Amino acid sequence: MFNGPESRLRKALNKKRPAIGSWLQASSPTCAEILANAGFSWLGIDCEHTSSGIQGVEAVARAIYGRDTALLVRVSSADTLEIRQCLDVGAAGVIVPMVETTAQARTAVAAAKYPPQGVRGYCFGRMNDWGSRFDEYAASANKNVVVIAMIETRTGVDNIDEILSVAGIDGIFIGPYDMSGSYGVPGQTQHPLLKKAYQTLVAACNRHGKVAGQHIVNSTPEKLGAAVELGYTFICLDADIILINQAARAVMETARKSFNLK
Ligand code: 3PY
Ligand code: MG
Repeated sequence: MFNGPESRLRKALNKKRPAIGSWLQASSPTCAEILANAGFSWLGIDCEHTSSGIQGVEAVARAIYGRDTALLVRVSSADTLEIRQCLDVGAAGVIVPMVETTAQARTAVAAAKYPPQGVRGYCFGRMNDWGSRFDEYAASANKNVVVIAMIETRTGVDNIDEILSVAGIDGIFIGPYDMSGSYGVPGQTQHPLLKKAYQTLVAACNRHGKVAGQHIVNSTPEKLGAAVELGYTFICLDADIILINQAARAVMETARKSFNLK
């Protein structure tokens, strides 16, 4: 594979145009392929809360290759080696959880960018077609690789201007559930305290010319409309497991009604 050309996602992020993605919790190349075929511009595989690991990332990257669906990895933390390995096996970028300080944001960007901007190590890997397009990839990676900081704590909200000032951070993605825990209202993702925090974050993104992202779980046209209205452009709709769960329950509901089953 070759991760060289500017992706739909990169163009959308640069122009602050909507970038619609979904989330991969199942670590399934098949599910990822189906979602890529549906036309999402990005898919985020979760390595923070699942057992996916680097081999899972590589398998999914292979499955969706060639469709202009960028694979982003939610890494487990701003870990230099993990970020490097994800990019080398074919991820187009990373979503870094729990970013609260400029130091964490700088570490994440440095891990994702080649010198002099960062400390990413060079190698022959999937991302440069096993070395056959080394020069081409090396010349374009720093401007194409995506780094999104997840803001999911009160400290992250308090430090948002400093975090967004870090060059190489493309934008933020809100973690509403961790945020609710951090504000002392676990699970209440629409609590007034959180709504105020979300507004603070979106306003900061606008000031800094960076994108604001949100995960719309159990998406509806109303929820999507509200997100657009509030200024989010990096939007994650549902997840592989949610879509399968909903579809499976819906067909079983129909079958129960059709056959008068309990
Ligand atoms: C959170 O809500 O904390 C998340 O990380 C969502 O992905
Ligand atoms: Mg979280």
